[in-house]
Amino acid sequence: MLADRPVSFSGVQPSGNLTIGNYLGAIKNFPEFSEKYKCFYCVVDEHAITVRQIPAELRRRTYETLALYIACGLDPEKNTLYVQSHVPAHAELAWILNCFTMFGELSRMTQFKDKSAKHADNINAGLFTYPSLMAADILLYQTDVVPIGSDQKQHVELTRDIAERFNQIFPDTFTVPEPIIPQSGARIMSLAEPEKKMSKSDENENAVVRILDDKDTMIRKFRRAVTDSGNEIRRGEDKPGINNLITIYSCFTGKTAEEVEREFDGVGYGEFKTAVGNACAEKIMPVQEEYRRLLADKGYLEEVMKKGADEAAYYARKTLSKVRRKIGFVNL
Ligand code: AQP
Repeated sequence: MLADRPVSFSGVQPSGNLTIGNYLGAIKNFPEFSEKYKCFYCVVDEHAITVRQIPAELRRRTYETLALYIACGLDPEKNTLYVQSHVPAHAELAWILNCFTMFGELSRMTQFKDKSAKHADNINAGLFTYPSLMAADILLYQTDVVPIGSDQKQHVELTRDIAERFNQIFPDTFTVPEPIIPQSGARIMSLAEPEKKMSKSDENENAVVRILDDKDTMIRKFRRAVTDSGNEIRRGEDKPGINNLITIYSCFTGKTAEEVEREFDGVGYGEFKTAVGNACAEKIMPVQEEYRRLLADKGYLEEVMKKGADEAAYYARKTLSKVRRKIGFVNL
């Protein structure tokens, strides 16, 4: 064990303005790990450049993502909050792990297939080897649990395979991590195409509700959400739009899906959609307020980044030097 407690690691890419998918599937759940685990939460800017970014926006979003972590309840005194590119060990271990990751494994990753279809003019090697960098992120801290939305499950499974393969050749190097996926909210769907995951980089603004949308915008987007032609607030296999809205309402209110169906029995789609918008705004508005306060103090955010990077680097160095020794690099 690297720390005095089991370790939790997760990350978010500053690749766009975060959505309620990122919030419900991941960030909202991070603070609950702080008591029991040594927590590392990272802004993964190196992952973000696998897709072209505008430099000034990437920089701005890096601050914003860190501010959102804190606004969502992550106390920088209890958690190590930092930026991936501030800890070079991530990129170093990623190179080593690339040599223990198979071409066939990377070719099977759904995210690679989706993103290379979406960015056909820029299918770069980084997009392909994204999972080995993610494996490095996780394995560097001898991580026990990785809280994520379900879209990242395949990457954590590959991380486990890489760790097991490495451990077989060089015993007792890495802790093999477990993904932790929330029971509800693990896959929030697009409001425009509810068969598709809600993604921060979606070009259709009506498809995504962003954590920083104002209340009216949130309600308007929910009111426009694509639903089926029925009129009952009930889940069903052929009702992806309503299923998604019920999930979102249930995540924001803490009610079960059955309770939501009972609450809206006899109510029309329009009224329900407004209620979902209001429930979302009620939880998100206080986060926004805290976020704005934090963002106004860049000096503070930089202090958090710096302290986080020093702390993360301390733990990362221990694993990296063990790995270097095991594979036969000369440690000076
Ligand atoms: N729609 C979603 N529902 C539930 N969880 C989600 N996550 C992402 N989308 C949803 C979870 O959010 C965390 C951070 O995601 P990420 O920034 O690392 O990248 P991603 O999974 O590729 O998310 P996006 O929003 O789709 O980003 P882009 O558009 O840049 O690719 C992860 O734990 C993820 O599971």
